[in-house]
Amino acid sequence: MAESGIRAEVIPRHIAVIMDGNGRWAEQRGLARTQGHQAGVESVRATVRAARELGVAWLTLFAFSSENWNRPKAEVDTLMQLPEAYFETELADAIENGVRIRTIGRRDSLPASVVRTLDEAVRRTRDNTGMNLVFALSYGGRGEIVDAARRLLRDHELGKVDAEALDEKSFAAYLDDPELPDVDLLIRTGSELRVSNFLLWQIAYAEIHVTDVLWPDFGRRQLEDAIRDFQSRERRYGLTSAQVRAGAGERS
Ligand code: V0D
Repeated sequence: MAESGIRAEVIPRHIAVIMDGNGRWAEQRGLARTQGHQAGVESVRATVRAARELGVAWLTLFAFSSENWNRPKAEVDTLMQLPEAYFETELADAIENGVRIRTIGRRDSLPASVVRTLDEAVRRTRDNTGMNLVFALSYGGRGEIVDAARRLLRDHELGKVDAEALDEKSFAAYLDDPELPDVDLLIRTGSELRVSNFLLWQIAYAEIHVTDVLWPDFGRRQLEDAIRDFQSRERRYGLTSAQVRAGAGERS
């Protein structure tokens, strides 16, 4: 096997991906945009498999943003068929390989058929202890923080929380998935240098890797490139380089 140059000891624990460029990929080939989305599902399969085999603990994929509801209705309708198409083959694979499926985003705005598909996948994989695979659907980072604030206010009215005791850790427990760890590596395909309202809270210290590769052309090789790029970075969490070299910030 070819040498990958990846150091197994420092695989990012949480990788999040903005899967952009499906429409452009299709247009370059004279295809309909929806054919780009369908090709994108193949890249999801390849990337999930590669991440699992590399030992990534959490993989979060931005499948549908809260802003994507403004796309043409025909495109939205096609997109909403993709979760079911994906699970026709991949649910059995997830069960077999210990993958735990989770979702974040405004479930109440999704078609009932999509919610049923998601619920079944989440339920049938909930006891799995391998990679956590998170689909962000009808998701926006600001919306998630507002929803968290709403849940917090409800608990406050019930006398369950004290304003003075609130801190970052206790606030994070109100986010869509309280177990979702901070993102180590944020990957964006399709060249744009934007965060686009993806995981805002969780990307506070993320390393960002933007590639010109369009999502339907992304797979194991490109994931390995992104991880190699991540492994070349010095992560400082607000400290100086000298402090990092002196070992400040090490978990005691
Ligand atoms: C289109 C590129 C997998 C991004 C990938 C509903 C845009 C292909 C899923 C999926 C989409 C979602 C939930 C789930 C299992 C699979 C998906 C959408 C779009 C939007 F539980 N790919 N995918 N969902 N695309």
